[in-house]
Amino acid sequence: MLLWSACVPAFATEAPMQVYTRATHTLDREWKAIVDPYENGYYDYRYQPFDQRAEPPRGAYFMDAKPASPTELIEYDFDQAMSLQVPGDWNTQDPKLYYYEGTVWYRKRFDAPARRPSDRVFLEFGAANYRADVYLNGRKLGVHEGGFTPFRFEVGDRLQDRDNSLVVKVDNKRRADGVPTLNTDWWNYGGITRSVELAVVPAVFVRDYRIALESLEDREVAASVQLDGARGGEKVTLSLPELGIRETAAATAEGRADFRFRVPDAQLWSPTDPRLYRLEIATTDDTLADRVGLRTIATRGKQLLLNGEPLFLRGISVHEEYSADGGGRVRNAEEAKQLLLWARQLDANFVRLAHYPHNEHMVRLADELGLLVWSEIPVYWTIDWNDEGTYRNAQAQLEAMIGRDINRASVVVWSLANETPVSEPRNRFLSRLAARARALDGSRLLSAAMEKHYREDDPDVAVVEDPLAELVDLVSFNQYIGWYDGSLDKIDRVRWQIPYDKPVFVSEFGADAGQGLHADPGAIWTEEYQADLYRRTLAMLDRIDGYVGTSPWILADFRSPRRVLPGVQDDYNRKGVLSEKGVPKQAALVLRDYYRRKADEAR
Ligand code: GCB
Repeated sequence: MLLWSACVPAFATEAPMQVYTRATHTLDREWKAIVDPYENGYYDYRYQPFDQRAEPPRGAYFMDAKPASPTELIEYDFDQAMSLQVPGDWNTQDPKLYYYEGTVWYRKRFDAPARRPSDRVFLEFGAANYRADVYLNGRKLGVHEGGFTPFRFEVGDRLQDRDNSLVVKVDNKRRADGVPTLNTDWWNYGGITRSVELAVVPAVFVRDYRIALESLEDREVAASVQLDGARGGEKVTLSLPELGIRETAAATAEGRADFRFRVPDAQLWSPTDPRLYRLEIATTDDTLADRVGLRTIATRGKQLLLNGEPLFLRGISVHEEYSADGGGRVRNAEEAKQLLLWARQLDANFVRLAHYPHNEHMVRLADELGLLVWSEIPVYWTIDWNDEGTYRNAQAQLEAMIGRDINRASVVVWSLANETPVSEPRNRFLSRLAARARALDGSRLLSAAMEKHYREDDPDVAVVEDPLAELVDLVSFNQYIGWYDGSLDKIDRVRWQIPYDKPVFVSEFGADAGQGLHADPGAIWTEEYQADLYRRTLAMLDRIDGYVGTSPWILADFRSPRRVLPGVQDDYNRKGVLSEKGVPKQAALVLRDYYRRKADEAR
């Protein structure tokens, strides 16, 4: 496999920035909000955008105006508008927004944080679904598309000391050229779904870093630090105090400092021993501290190797939804942790974070808890493969995902796509994405959830063959035999043909079951049927050559507008092994017993 240090060319144009561990000034909690289905605050009555005019009228909502005289006509008023909590989706905060897809204007007023004249200030959004147009004090900062990745603006020279107005037009209308596209099997939660914060940094600061165990045998670590605002020659110190490492290097003219050193005494990170070390990066004016694990992940033939040892992935797929208390999108670290603890109760060592990059708490908690992670971008089903704009959007989401999480030891797989139909344009699209992912990070495995078909001459032989399989390290596929595809006894009959000398991962299987719904075996929607399907499927998977693990669909029931059957689904996809409240169904116990056995076998 390639080593990242050998192939990271430079930092991406939309350069990542590590913010999570910095002391920041939060803009979370209460925002004012105006629901605007006709985008009246954005377009004039000839449907021309106000923000394209040199002098936008005060009637444009991003001007956040109040009548200056008793005769001035202003037809909106943020001060008297409803409130929404950030982070949070709007759908579960107000019943009238439950099905809403369209524009909501968010407004926050705030005083600037304390800063020195030379300091720089960044406005950081964890995520907003789907498109965000951002305005500060009536002027447009920019636009971001993609509902699950962070973005930021440098705002120091636009800030007033007191009473700044930050207005964000968030639009979650689904689009044919979007990523994802019009059709998905999850709720299209809209809003500023992750935190908003201001980071104050010195003129020259540590923007980003990369660290990875490069050689298992030599215990050699390669690291690289990217400064912002540097001229070259700045002294950068990188320390891992618990390992007695303290290295110094001078930044290049591009602000980059490279390091290479050995850590013979390091304990490697693994699910059984998720050891994290304190990392400190210092320049004259700035310090960035973090906690990092050191490990390697690789394949050898059909084997998967963590730190050189064979690895079986006892996984479960997870949506970023916590609806136990009526909520939707995960709002904080506590909810993220609850999902991961549920996964651990199944004796899982792996989570497939479907179908988009989850919030940063998830991957950081996975680092702490010792859960391996598959992270994916929402290239889902039938994306517009021929649209260059769609491609650029997918690539930007890939870059932002990798940029944010590249230092998380837990993350071992970047996944490019889910159940995408094979065609020439799709193959081109995904091979470009694969090349980009490899260029950004050669130290992790690439995968994608593919599909199977049956041999024409033998309908009991399922074949996984896809040009995409040539591009990835881990051949993964979803299959629903016994649910969408045939009846339960088909599971016992089917044989698999997977012609690659690569490990095989089964990224989905499952069946809907209402928690508490019981009946004689054989009736669908029941806990018994789901448990029976799990028993038979797990036995079938054990017969696949090169099988290295699975992530059944799914940890907990989750909302989807496709799931309308009253009394059973009621807007929920019921394939959870737990209900949305976290109550286990019988299948959870089947899976846990299987994983316990697998864990014992590995010992
Ligand atoms: C799939 C999709 C997943 C769906 C699931 C289902 O294959 O990847 O997003 O939710 O099937 O329940 O149909």
